[in-house]
Amino acid sequence: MPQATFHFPRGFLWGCATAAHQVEGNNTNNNWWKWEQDGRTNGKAGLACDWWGGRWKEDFDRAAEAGQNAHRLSVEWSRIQPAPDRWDEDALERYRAMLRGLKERGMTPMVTLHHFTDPLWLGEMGGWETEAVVPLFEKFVRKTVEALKEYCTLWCTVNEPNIYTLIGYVDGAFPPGKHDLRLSLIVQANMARAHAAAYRAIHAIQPEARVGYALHFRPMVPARPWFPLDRLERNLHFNAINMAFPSAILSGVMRSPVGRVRLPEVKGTQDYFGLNYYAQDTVTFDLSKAGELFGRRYYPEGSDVSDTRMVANIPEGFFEALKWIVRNYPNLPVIVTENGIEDVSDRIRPRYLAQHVHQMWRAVNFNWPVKGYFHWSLVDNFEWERGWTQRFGLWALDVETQKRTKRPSADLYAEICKENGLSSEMVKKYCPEVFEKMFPG
Ligand code: IFM
Repeated sequence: MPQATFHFPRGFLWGCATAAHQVEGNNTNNNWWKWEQDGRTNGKAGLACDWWGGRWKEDFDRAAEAGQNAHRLSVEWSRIQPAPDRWDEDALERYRAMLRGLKERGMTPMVTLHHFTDPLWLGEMGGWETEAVVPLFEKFVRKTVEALKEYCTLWCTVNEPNIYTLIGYVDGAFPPGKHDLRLSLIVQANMARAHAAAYRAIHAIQPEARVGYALHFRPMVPARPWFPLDRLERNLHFNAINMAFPSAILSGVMRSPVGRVRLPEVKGTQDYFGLNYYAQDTVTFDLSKAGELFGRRYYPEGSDVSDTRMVANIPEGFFEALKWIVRNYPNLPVIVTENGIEDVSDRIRPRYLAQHVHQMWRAVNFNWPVKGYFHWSLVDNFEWERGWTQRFGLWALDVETQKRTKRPSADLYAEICKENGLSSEMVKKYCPEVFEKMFPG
Protein backbone atom coordinates (compact mmCIF):
# COMPACT_ATOMS: atom_id res chain seq x y z
CA MET A 1 0.00 0.00 0.00
CA PRO A 2 1.53 3.36 -0.99
CA GLN A 3 2.79 5.58 1.81
CA ALA A 4 3.26 9.30 1.43
CA THR A 5 2.81 12.64 3.15
CA PHE A 6 1.65 15.79 1.41
CA HIS A 7 3.71 18.44 3.20
CA PHE A 8 2.98 22.17 3.33
CA PRO A 9 5.48 25.03 3.48
CA ARG A 10 6.84 26.12 6.85
CA GLY A 11 4.69 28.83 8.44
CA PHE A 12 1.49 27.70 6.73
CA LEU A 13 -1.55 28.97 8.69
CA TRP A 14 -3.97 26.29 9.88
CA GLY A 15 -7.07 27.33 11.74
CA CYS A 16 -10.83 27.70 11.79
CA ALA A 17 -13.09 30.60 10.89
CA THR A 18 -15.99 31.95 12.93
CA ALA A 19 -18.23 35.03 12.79
CA ALA A 20 -19.42 37.18 15.68
CA HIS A 21 -23.18 36.74 15.40
CA GLN A 22 -22.84 33.02 14.82
CA VAL A 23 -20.86 32.32 18.00
CA GLU A 24 -21.17 35.20 20.48
CA GLY A 25 -24.78 35.02 21.62
CA ASN A 26 -27.04 37.80 22.88
CA ASN A 27 -26.34 40.12 19.97
CA THR A 28 -29.54 42.13 20.22
CA ASN A 29 -28.70 45.35 18.41
CA ASN A 30 -28.29 44.17 14.80
CA ASN A 31 -30.47 43.40 11.78
CA TRP A 32 -30.14 39.64 12.20
CA TRP A 33 -31.52 39.78 15.73
CA LYS A 34 -34.54 41.63 14.32
CA TRP A 35 -34.82 39.13 11.46
CA GLU A 36 -34.89 36.33 14.06
CA GLN A 37 -37.57 38.09 16.16
CA ASP A 38 -39.64 38.53 12.99
CA GLY A 39 -39.63 34.75 12.55
CA ARG A 40 -37.54 34.80 9.37
CA THR A 41 -35.00 32.21 10.60
CA ASN A 42 -35.17 28.58 11.59
CA GLY A 43 -34.76 29.23 15.33
CA LYS A 44 -32.82 32.01 17.03
CA ALA A 45 -29.14 32.54 17.70
CA GLY A 46 -29.85 32.94 21.43
CA LEU A 47 -26.68 32.24 23.37
CA ALA A 48 -25.06 30.77 20.22
CA CYS A 49 -21.72 29.34 21.42
CA ASP A 50 -21.71 31.80 24.34
CA TRP A 51 -18.43 33.42 23.38
CA TRP A 52 -19.65 36.74 24.77
CA GLY A 53 -20.17 34.91 28.05
CA GLY A 54 -16.53 33.82 27.95
CA ARG A 55 -16.64 30.38 26.33
CA TRP A 56 -14.24 31.57 23.63
CA LYS A 57 -11.53 30.60 26.14
CA GLU A 58 -12.40 26.93 26.19
CA ASP A 59 -12.90 26.90 22.40
CA PHE A 60 -9.51 28.56 21.79
CA ASP A 61 -8.00 25.95 24.15
CA ARG A 62 -9.57 23.23 22.02
CA ALA A 63 -8.23 24.77 18.81
CA ALA A 64 -4.72 25.28 20.22
CA GLU A 65 -4.53 21.77 21.66
CA ALA A 66 -5.63 20.50 18.26
CA GLY A 67 -2.54 22.08 16.71
CA GLN A 68 -4.23 25.07 15.08
CA ASN A 69 -1.85 28.02 14.78
CA ALA A 70 -4.34 30.65 13.58
CA HIS A 71 -7.96 31.69 13.95
CA ARG A 72 -10.25 33.93 11.91
CA LEU A 73 -12.97 35.71 13.88
CA SER A 74 -15.17 38.72 13.27
CA VAL A 75 -16.10 41.71 15.38
CA GLU A 76 -19.68 42.89 15.77
CA TRP A 77 -20.15 46.47 14.58
CA SER A 78 -23.34 46.94 16.66
CA ARG A 79 -21.49 46.07 19.86
CA ILE A 80 -18.53 48.36 19.21
CA GLN A 81 -20.72 51.25 18.02
CA PRO A 82 -24.16 50.74 19.62
CA ALA A 83 -25.33 54.13 18.32
CA PRO A 84 -23.88 56.45 15.65
CA ASP A 85 -22.46 58.74 18.34
CA ARG A 86 -21.40 56.12 20.89
CA TRP A 87 -18.48 53.71 21.22
CA ASP A 88 -18.51 50.84 23.66
CA GLU A 89 -14.99 50.64 25.08
CA ASP A 90 -15.88 47.52 27.10
CA ALA A 91 -16.80 45.67 23.91
CA LEU A 92 -13.48 46.66 22.36
CA GLU A 93 -11.72 45.50 25.52
CA ARG A 94 -13.41 42.10 25.20
CA TYR A 95 -12.20 41.75 21.63
CA ARG A 96 -8.72 42.76 22.77
CA ALA A 97 -8.91 39.99 25.38
CA MET A 98 -9.94 37.45 22.71
CA LEU A 99 -7.08 38.41 20.42
CA ARG A 100 -4.65 38.39 23.35
CA GLY A 101 -6.07 34.95 24.16
CA LEU A 102 -5.17 33.76 20.67
CA LYS A 103 -1.65 35.20 20.92
CA GLU A 104 -1.13 33.55 24.32
CA ARG A 105 -2.04 30.25 22.72
CA GLY A 106 0.44 30.78 19.89
CA MET A 107 -2.27 31.46 17.31
CA THR A 108 -2.22 34.16 14.61
CA PRO A 109 -5.45 36.18 14.60
CA MET A 110 -7.25 37.25 11.46
CA VAL A 111 -10.05 39.77 12.06
CA THR A 112 -13.07 40.28 9.80
CA LEU A 113 -14.67 43.70 10.18
CA HIS A 114 -18.04 42.97 8.56
CA HIS A 115 -19.59 39.53 8.44
CA PHE A 116 -23.23 39.87 7.34
CA THR A 117 -24.64 41.79 10.36
CA ASP A 118 -25.42 45.51 10.48
CA PRO A 119 -26.26 47.70 13.48
CA LEU A 120 -29.99 48.44 13.64
CA TRP A 121 -29.22 52.17 13.48
CA LEU A 122 -27.39 51.66 10.17
CA GLY A 123 -30.48 50.02 8.67
CA GLU A 124 -32.56 53.01 9.77
CA MET A 125 -30.13 55.23 7.85
CA GLY A 126 -30.50 53.21 4.64
CA GLY A 127 -27.93 50.48 5.33
CA TRP A 128 -25.66 49.69 2.39
CA GLU A 129 -28.12 51.11 -0.13
CA THR A 130 -26.67 54.62 -0.01
CA GLU A 131 -23.09 55.86 -0.28
CA ALA A 132 -23.48 57.40 3.18
CA VAL A 133 -22.43 54.00 4.54
CA VAL A 134 -18.88 54.44 3.24
CA PRO A 135 -17.62 57.07 5.73
CA LEU A 136 -19.62 55.38 8.50
CA PHE A 137 -17.90 52.04 7.88
CA GLU A 138 -14.52 53.74 7.59
CA LYS A 139 -15.03 55.45 10.95
CA PHE A 140 -15.93 52.15 12.60
CA VAL A 141 -12.92 50.47 11.00
CA ARG A 142 -10.54 53.19 12.18
CA LYS A 143 -11.78 52.94 15.75
CA THR A 144 -11.61 49.14 15.76
CA VAL A 145 -8.23 48.82 14.12
CA GLU A 146 -6.73 51.44 16.46
CA ALA A 147 -8.00 49.38 19.39
CA LEU A 148 -6.92 45.95 18.10
CA LYS A 149 -3.77 46.70 16.13
CA GLU A 150 -1.52 45.56 18.97
CA TYR A 151 -2.69 42.00 18.34
CA CYS A 152 -3.59 41.76 14.69
CA THR A 153 -2.05 42.59 11.32
CA LEU A 154 -4.23 40.37 9.12
CA TRP A 155 -7.55 42.03 8.27
CA CYS A 156 -10.57 41.03 6.23
CA THR A 157 -12.76 44.04 5.50
CA VAL A 158 -15.98 42.34 4.38
CA ASN A 159 -17.04 38.72 4.26
CA GLU A 160 -18.79 37.45 1.13
CA PRO A 161 -20.20 40.74 -0.19
CA ASN A 162 -21.59 38.72 -3.10
CA ILE A 163 -23.63 36.48 -0.79
CA TYR A 164 -24.76 39.41 1.35
CA THR A 165 -26.23 41.05 -1.76
CA LEU A 166 -27.41 37.89 -3.54
CA ILE A 167 -29.36 36.54 -0.59
CA GLY A 168 -30.40 39.89 0.90
CA TYR A 169 -31.39 41.61 -2.37
CA VAL A 170 -32.19 38.85 -4.90
CA ASP A 171 -33.34 35.70 -3.05
CA GLY A 172 -34.66 37.66 -0.08
CA ALA A 173 -33.76 35.12 2.61
CA PHE A 174 -31.29 37.48 4.36
CA PRO A 175 -32.33 40.89 5.65
CA PRO A 176 -33.56 43.21 4.25
CA GLY A 177 -35.37 40.49 2.24
CA LYS A 178 -35.62 42.40 -1.03
CA HIS A 179 -35.86 41.18 -4.62
CA ASP A 180 -34.20 43.87 -6.68
CA LEU A 181 -31.33 43.09 -9.05
CA ARG A 182 -30.41 46.73 -9.69
CA LEU A 183 -30.32 47.50 -5.98
CA SER A 184 -28.12 44.47 -5.38
CA LEU A 185 -25.51 46.02 -7.69
CA ILE A 186 -25.77 49.40 -5.94
CA VAL A 187 -25.26 47.68 -2.58
CA GLN A 188 -22.30 45.68 -3.81
CA ALA A 189 -20.74 48.84 -5.25
CA ASN A 190 -21.13 50.57 -1.88
CA MET A 191 -19.53 47.59 -0.19
CA ALA A 192 -16.60 47.84 -2.60
CA ARG A 193 -16.24 51.58 -1.91
CA ALA A 194 -16.34 50.89 1.83
CA HIS A 195 -13.81 48.07 1.43
CA ALA A 196 -11.44 50.41 -0.43
CA ALA A 197 -11.84 53.15 2.18
CA ALA A 198 -11.15 50.60 4.91
CA TYR A 199 -8.15 49.25 3.00
CA ARG A 200 -6.55 52.70 2.94
CA ALA A 201 -7.51 53.54 6.51
CA ILE A 202 -6.01 50.33 7.87
CA HIS A 203 -2.76 50.87 5.97
CA ALA A 204 -2.56 54.43 7.26
CA ILE A 205 -2.89 53.18 10.84
CA GLN A 206 -0.76 50.06 10.42
CA PRO A 207 1.59 50.12 7.41
CA GLU A 208 2.55 46.46 7.84
CA ALA A 209 -1.09 45.30 7.73
CA ARG A 210 -2.27 42.78 5.16
CA VAL A 211 -5.77 43.65 4.07
CA GLY A 212 -8.23 41.85 1.84
CA TYR A 213 -11.82 40.67 1.74
CA ALA A 214 -13.32 37.17 1.52
CA LEU A 215 -15.11 36.14 -1.66
CA HIS A 216 -17.55 33.24 -1.77
CA PHE A 217 -16.28 31.87 -5.07
CA ARG A 218 -18.33 29.29 -7.01
CA PRO A 219 -16.51 27.58 -9.88
CA MET A 220 -19.07 26.54 -12.50
CA VAL A 221 -19.16 24.11 -15.40
CA PRO A 222 -21.74 23.89 -18.20
CA ALA A 223 -23.91 20.76 -17.95
CA ARG A 224 -23.34 20.02 -21.64
CA PRO A 225 -20.10 21.70 -22.70
CA TRP A 226 -21.02 21.23 -26.40
CA PHE A 227 -24.33 23.13 -25.98
CA PRO A 228 -23.95 26.91 -26.48
CA LEU A 229 -26.92 27.81 -24.26
CA ASP A 230 -25.46 25.88 -21.32
CA ARG A 231 -22.15 27.65 -21.85
CA LEU A 232 -23.93 30.99 -22.06
CA GLU A 233 -25.82 30.32 -18.82
CA ARG A 234 -22.65 29.13 -17.13
CA ASN A 235 -20.94 32.41 -18.01
CA LEU A 236 -23.92 34.53 -17.01
CA HIS A 237 -24.21 32.87 -13.60
CA PHE A 238 -20.44 32.79 -13.07
CA ASN A 239 -20.23 36.53 -13.71
CA ALA A 240 -23.35 37.36 -11.71
CA ILE A 241 -22.27 35.46 -8.63
CA ASN A 242 -18.51 35.78 -8.62
CA MET A 243 -17.27 38.70 -10.62
CA ALA A 244 -18.56 42.00 -9.20
CA PHE A 245 -15.85 42.48 -6.57
CA PRO A 246 -13.00 40.86 -8.54
CA SER A 247 -13.75 42.99 -11.60
CA ALA A 248 -13.74 46.16 -9.51
CA ILE A 249 -10.45 45.27 -7.85
CA LEU A 250 -8.82 44.18 -11.11
CA SER A 251 -9.95 47.07 -13.30
CA GLY A 252 -11.69 49.76 -11.25
CA VAL A 253 -15.02 48.97 -12.93
CA MET A 254 -17.57 46.71 -11.24
CA ARG A 255 -19.13 44.50 -13.91
CA SER A 256 -22.20 42.35 -13.53
CA PRO A 257 -24.89 41.14 -15.94
CA VAL A 258 -27.08 43.89 -14.44
CA GLY A 259 -24.75 46.75 -15.28
CA ARG A 260 -21.44 48.48 -14.66
CA VAL A 261 -20.24 50.91 -12.01
CA ARG A 262 -17.02 52.92 -12.27
CA LEU A 263 -15.02 52.49 -9.05
CA PRO A 264 -11.48 53.66 -9.78
CA GLU A 265 -10.67 53.95 -6.08
CA VAL A 266 -11.22 50.19 -5.63
CA LYS A 267 -8.58 49.05 -8.13
CA GLY A 268 -5.71 47.16 -6.50
CA THR A 269 -7.04 47.29 -2.92
CA GLN A 270 -6.10 43.75 -1.96
CA ASP A 271 -2.96 42.35 -0.31
CA TYR A 272 -4.17 38.75 -0.45
CA PHE A 273 -7.07 36.91 -2.05
CA GLY A 274 -9.48 35.57 0.59
CA LEU A 275 -11.21 32.50 -0.83
CA ASN A 276 -14.34 30.94 0.65
CA TYR A 277 -14.83 27.70 -1.27
CA TYR A 278 -17.60 25.23 -0.53
CA ALA A 279 -18.60 23.58 -3.83
CA GLN A 280 -18.73 23.83 -7.61
CA ASP A 281 -21.98 24.22 -9.57
CA THR A 282 -23.12 22.63 -12.81
CA VAL A 283 -25.21 25.06 -14.89
CA THR A 284 -27.83 24.28 -17.49
CA PHE A 285 -30.18 26.33 -19.67
CA ASP A 286 -33.70 26.00 -18.27
CA LEU A 287 -36.71 27.72 -19.85
CA SER A 288 -38.68 27.47 -16.62
CA LYS A 289 -36.15 29.63 -14.73
CA ALA A 290 -37.00 33.06 -16.10
CA GLY A 291 -36.28 34.66 -12.71
CA GLU A 292 -32.78 33.18 -12.73
CA LEU A 293 -31.79 34.36 -16.20
CA PHE A 294 -32.97 31.01 -17.65
CA GLY A 295 -30.25 29.07 -15.90
CA ARG A 296 -30.31 26.39 -13.22
CA ARG A 297 -27.40 25.60 -10.92
CA TYR A 298 -27.24 22.12 -9.41
CA TYR A 299 -25.04 19.26 -8.27
CA PRO A 300 -24.93 16.33 -10.71
CA GLU A 301 -26.77 13.07 -9.93
CA GLY A 302 -24.76 10.92 -7.57
CA SER A 303 -22.81 13.81 -6.03
CA ASP A 304 -21.48 13.37 -2.52
CA VAL A 305 -23.87 15.85 -0.89
CA SER A 306 -24.34 17.14 2.65
CA ASP A 307 -27.36 16.48 4.89
CA THR A 308 -29.47 19.33 3.48
CA ARG A 309 -27.84 19.12 0.00
CA MET A 310 -26.43 22.61 0.39
CA VAL A 311 -22.79 21.56 -0.03
CA ALA A 312 -21.33 18.86 -2.27
CA ASN A 313 -17.91 17.31 -1.90
CA ILE A 314 -16.26 18.43 -5.16
CA PRO A 315 -12.57 18.84 -4.31
CA GLU A 316 -11.56 19.38 -7.96
CA GLY A 317 -13.63 22.57 -7.86
CA PHE A 318 -11.38 23.81 -5.07
CA PHE A 319 -8.34 23.30 -7.29
CA GLU A 320 -10.14 25.12 -10.13
CA ALA A 321 -10.91 28.02 -7.79
CA LEU A 322 -7.25 28.28 -6.79
CA LYS A 323 -6.22 28.06 -10.44
CA TRP A 324 -8.65 30.83 -11.36
CA ILE A 325 -7.16 33.05 -8.65
CA VAL A 326 -3.51 32.58 -9.64
CA ARG A 327 -4.34 33.10 -13.32
CA ASN A 328 -6.15 36.36 -12.60
CA TYR A 329 -3.96 37.65 -9.78
CA PRO A 330 -0.44 36.37 -10.44
CA ASN A 331 1.74 36.50 -7.31
CA LEU A 332 -1.03 37.62 -4.97
CA PRO A 333 -0.95 35.51 -1.77
CA VAL A 334 -4.06 33.38 -1.32
CA ILE A 335 -5.68 32.60 2.01
CA VAL A 336 -8.48 30.07 2.16
CA THR A 337 -10.70 32.03 4.49
CA GLU A 338 -13.45 29.36 4.62
CA ASN A 339 -13.98 25.76 3.54
CA GLY A 340 -16.18 23.14 5.15
CA ILE A 341 -19.36 21.12 5.07
CA GLU A 342 -22.51 20.75 7.19
CA ASP A 343 -22.57 17.20 8.46
CA VAL A 344 -24.13 16.43 11.82
CA SER A 345 -22.89 12.84 11.97
CA ASP A 346 -19.45 13.45 10.44
CA ARG A 347 -20.36 11.10 7.61
CA ILE A 348 -18.68 13.09 4.80
CA ARG A 349 -16.53 15.67 6.61
CA PRO A 350 -13.39 13.50 7.04
CA ARG A 351 -13.15 12.80 3.31
CA TYR A 352 -14.23 16.33 2.40
CA LEU A 353 -11.44 17.70 4.58
CA ALA A 354 -8.77 15.25 3.38
CA GLN A 355 -9.64 15.65 -0.29
CA HIS A 356 -9.73 19.45 -0.10
CA VAL A 357 -6.41 19.60 1.72
CA HIS A 358 -5.03 17.31 -0.97
CA GLN A 359 -6.17 19.69 -3.73
CA MET A 360 -4.65 22.62 -1.84
CA TRP A 361 -1.39 20.70 -1.63
CA ARG A 362 -1.47 20.19 -5.40
CA ALA A 363 -1.79 23.96 -5.77
CA VAL A 364 1.10 24.58 -3.37
CA ASN A 365 3.20 22.18 -5.43
CA PHE A 366 2.76 24.37 -8.47
CA ASN A 367 4.29 27.08 -6.31
CA TRP A 368 0.98 28.90 -6.14
CA PRO A 369 1.20 31.23 -3.14
CA VAL A 370 -1.42 29.64 -0.88
CA LYS A 371 -0.54 30.77 2.65
CA GLY A 372 -3.22 29.42 4.95
CA TYR A 373 -6.44 27.49 5.43
CA PHE A 374 -9.33 28.29 7.79
CA HIS A 375 -11.85 25.49 8.19
CA TRP A 376 -15.49 26.48 8.63
CA SER A 377 -15.96 25.93 11.50
CA LEU A 378 -14.59 25.18 14.96
CA VAL A 379 -17.88 24.50 16.81
CA ASP A 380 -21.41 24.19 15.41
CA ASN A 381 -22.80 27.70 15.17
CA PHE A 382 -25.88 29.66 14.16
CA GLU A 383 -26.34 29.24 10.40
CA TRP A 384 -28.26 32.41 9.54
CA GLU A 385 -31.74 31.79 8.06
CA ARG A 386 -31.12 28.04 8.42
CA GLY A 387 -30.62 28.47 12.16
CA TRP A 388 -29.41 25.35 13.91
CA THR A 389 -30.47 22.94 11.15
CA GLN A 390 -26.95 22.78 9.73
CA ARG A 391 -23.88 21.70 11.68
CA PHE A 392 -20.52 22.82 10.35
CA GLY A 393 -18.39 22.31 13.49
CA LEU A 394 -15.39 20.11 14.09
CA TRP A 395 -16.99 20.01 17.53
CA ALA A 396 -20.74 19.39 17.91
CA LEU A 397 -22.64 21.82 20.11
CA ASP A 398 -25.61 21.02 22.32
CA VAL A 399 -27.31 24.40 22.17
CA GLU A 400 -29.28 23.81 25.39
CA THR A 401 -26.39 22.72 27.61
CA GLN A 402 -23.48 24.34 25.71
CA LYS A 403 -21.72 20.97 25.84
CA ARG A 404 -19.17 20.43 23.07
CA THR A 405 -18.50 16.96 21.66
CA LYS A 406 -15.55 16.29 19.42
CA ARG A 407 -16.27 14.83 15.99
CA PRO A 408 -13.70 12.49 14.40
CA SER A 409 -12.85 15.23 11.86
CA ALA A 410 -11.44 17.33 14.70
CA ASP A 411 -8.83 14.63 15.30
CA LEU A 412 -8.06 14.35 11.59
CA TYR A 413 -7.64 18.12 11.33
CA ALA A 414 -5.45 18.10 14.46
CA GLU A 415 -3.15 15.51 12.85
CA ILE A 416 -2.98 17.61 9.67
CA CYS A 417 -2.15 20.80 11.62
CA LYS A 418 0.47 19.13 13.79
CA GLU A 419 2.14 17.39 10.84
CA ASN A 420 1.78 20.48 8.62
CA GLY A 421 0.64 17.96 6.05
CA LEU A 422 -1.67 15.11 5.21
CA SER A 423 -0.41 11.54 5.25
CA SER A 424 -1.63 8.29 3.74
CA GLU A 425 -1.95 6.92 7.31
CA MET A 426 -4.39 9.70 8.19
CA VAL A 427 -6.49 8.97 5.13
CA LYS A 428 -6.43 5.23 5.89
CA LYS A 429 -7.53 5.93 9.47
CA TYR A 430 -10.25 8.57 8.94
CA CYS A 431 -11.58 8.09 5.42
CA PRO A 432 -10.36 4.78 3.96
CA GLU A 433 -13.09 4.98 1.30
CA VAL A 434 -11.07 7.58 -0.65
CA PHE A 435 -7.61 6.03 -0.08
CA GLU A 436 -7.35 4.43 -3.53
CA LYS A 437 -8.39 7.66 -5.21
CA MET A 438 -5.85 9.75 -3.31
CA PHE A 439 -2.98 7.26 -3.27
CA PRO A 440 -3.36 5.13 -6.39
CA GLY A 441 -0.99 2.26 -7.01
O1 IFM B 1 -21.87 30.15 8.00
C1 IFM B 1 -21.53 30.66 6.76
C2 IFM B 1 -20.60 31.85 6.91
O2 IFM B 1 -21.15 32.82 7.75
C3 IFM B 1 -20.33 32.46 5.55
N1 IFM B 1 -19.88 31.46 4.61
C4 IFM B 1 -20.64 30.24 4.51
C5 IFM B 1 -20.84 29.64 5.88
C6 IFM B 1 -21.62 28.31 5.79
O3 IFM B 1 -22.91 28.51 5.32
